[in-house]
Amino acid sequence: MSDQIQGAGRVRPLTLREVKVTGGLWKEEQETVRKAILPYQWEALNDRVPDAAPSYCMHNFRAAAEVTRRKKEEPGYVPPVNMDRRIEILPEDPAHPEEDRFYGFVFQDSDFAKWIEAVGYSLCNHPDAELEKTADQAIDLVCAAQQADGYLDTYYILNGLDGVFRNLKDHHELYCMGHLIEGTVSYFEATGKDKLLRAAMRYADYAVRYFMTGEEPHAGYPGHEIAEMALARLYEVTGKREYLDLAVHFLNERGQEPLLFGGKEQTDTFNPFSVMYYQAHQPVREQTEAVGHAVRAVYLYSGMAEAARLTGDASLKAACRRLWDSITGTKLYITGGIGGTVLGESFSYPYDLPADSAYSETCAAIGLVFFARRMLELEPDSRYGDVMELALYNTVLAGKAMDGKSFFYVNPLEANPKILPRDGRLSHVRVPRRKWFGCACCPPNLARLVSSVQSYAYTSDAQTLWVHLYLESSVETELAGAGFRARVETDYPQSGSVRIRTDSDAEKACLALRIPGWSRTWEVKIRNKAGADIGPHFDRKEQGGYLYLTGCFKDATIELELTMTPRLMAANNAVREAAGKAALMRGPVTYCLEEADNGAQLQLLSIHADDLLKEGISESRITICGREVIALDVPGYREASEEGAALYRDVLSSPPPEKIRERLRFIPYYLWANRGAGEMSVYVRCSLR
Ligand code: FUB
Ligand code: ZN
Repeated sequence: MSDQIQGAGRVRPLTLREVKVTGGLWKEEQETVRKAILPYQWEALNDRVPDAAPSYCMHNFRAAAEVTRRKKEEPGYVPPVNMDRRIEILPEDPAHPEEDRFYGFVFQDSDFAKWIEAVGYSLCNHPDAELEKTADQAIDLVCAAQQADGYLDTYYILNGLDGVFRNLKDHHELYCMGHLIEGTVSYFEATGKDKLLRAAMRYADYAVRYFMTGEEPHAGYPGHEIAEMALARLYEVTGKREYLDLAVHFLNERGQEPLLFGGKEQTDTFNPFSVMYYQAHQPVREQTEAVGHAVRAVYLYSGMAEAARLTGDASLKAACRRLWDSITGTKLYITGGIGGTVLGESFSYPYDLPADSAYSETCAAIGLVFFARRMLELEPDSRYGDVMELALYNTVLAGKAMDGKSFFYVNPLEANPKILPRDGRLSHVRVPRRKWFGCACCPPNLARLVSSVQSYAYTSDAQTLWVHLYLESSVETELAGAGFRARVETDYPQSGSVRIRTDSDAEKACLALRIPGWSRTWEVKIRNKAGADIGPHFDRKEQGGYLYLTGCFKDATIELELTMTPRLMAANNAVREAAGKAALMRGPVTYCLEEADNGAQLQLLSIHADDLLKEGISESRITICGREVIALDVPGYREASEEGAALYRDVLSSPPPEKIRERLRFIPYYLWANRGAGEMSVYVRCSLR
């Protein structure tokens, strides 16, 4: 394994200082995060949202800070110890939690960490003195809870430090530490304030001693991954090599004999909480199939990709590629969601992608975006960009209501809210979106991704700027030894027209444009200020799904035209749940039928591929909750309902139910359940060609 640290020529994402989102869908989404989600989440973390599940997150920090203060100031003070080591603890009277006790899930601290991370990004996008003041006060409280030795997790500060790092499998301390690191780096990069960063470093130093450099290092690695990628990030910000070493150490330890999280079990017997749930069944470099808890998995793979990039470890990179192929080849929903089963919130076996009982957790799609971006840093290949975009425009965006005040945790591809309360098998599916969750991992995760989305849109090395996502944005960076500025103007994904106005004094730089796999045809023109075609002055090369344009970008305009022709998509016929069905997509956007447009009983609707070929798919601009989007209308059929008739019918000797022609309307999946809670289906019965 090479131990070399890669130098300045490495591919890196552009920072939020280098790219601003200037308009369009993502500007609206970032404004929703800034104006609605962040203040709302702050109220939620402080248990002030009426009728929402309480969080107790800031309560726990307050209680822990008080314990820490008394330990410092009152010699002989022994904190009260609640030996209750359940995963979730709730107060007897939810409105009046006892002041010195921990409540909520063991990983409740991570809700603050994700919130502060999103706050950092948001402040970078849009300075806000009031928000920064609130954040600084929260940081004071969090830092006040830190122990003299650097340990910082309220669960054990309040429940007995003898338990620290003893239950790595379930108790999420390293998960909370990872999130804390991510949050502190974001806040530091936005504000230059390092109080929280220093606290996170002291905590990470504690972990380095505990697991690696102390007199008797302890065996172990995170039960819920994320520390791996967070420590790598901390290394990049601080230059302290031991953080990367700890990340790599965790990766190297995982899945080694003797297995820390239990014995090996037969892999052909499904046990959702087996060692596979934790991706600890094999050394990570030997893993070939994406298994277990989906969020854990993609966080692990992101950490592996990050470490592979930073250390040049080829076997780690090869494992990342295999795991990527496993997900995208057999375990990815057409909505960019992952995690086919509620059992263990996990990946199911290949091609098991049920629609109504899908888990497809919002966090898992977010983690897939993390993984994709890290793969792009390892090797620019548009397949990663395609999946990143699919997850972003569909499951990630579906995770929140348009007003930013309610959220999906689970993202099914089919739902009937009327029957949900009667179907215990679907008790994980909640429609409409919920105001908050006792386990509120998804909403703040969504906020941190949306508010930093531009750092997923661009990567660069010394010579090349890759454009992975087309967002209305402005870029100011260094390329080929000179300043490079670009303004991207587009209403993508409404249309596939993208205009990039560039300016740079470099004689020769390279701009690499992702050509999405879904675009049937595309065209690129390059013009100078006067509008003349200067394309011939550029060197053009297509590689890995990118168009590389090399030349002088002084006052140039690149016009990219991607065809957005709607596509009727069928799943591989190994996907049992989608057999005989099809879904509509346009660009990166997956569509769905909703009751609001098509009436109830969506299972009675069908289409015929030949009709679509003959009559076409029409596009109309409609507005849903203030957002103008393109609806797709297609010729279809409605079968008469057979309710009340015999349960079974002899097909060969009885007429089929009457079918009437009806136009069916599809809307972007991410907007479903914003107009009341009705039926929804991504797939529709389809006679294929
Ligand atoms: O365990 C922490 C988070 O809570 C996971 O990432 C989510 O899947 C949810 O279980
Ligand atoms: Zn989640």
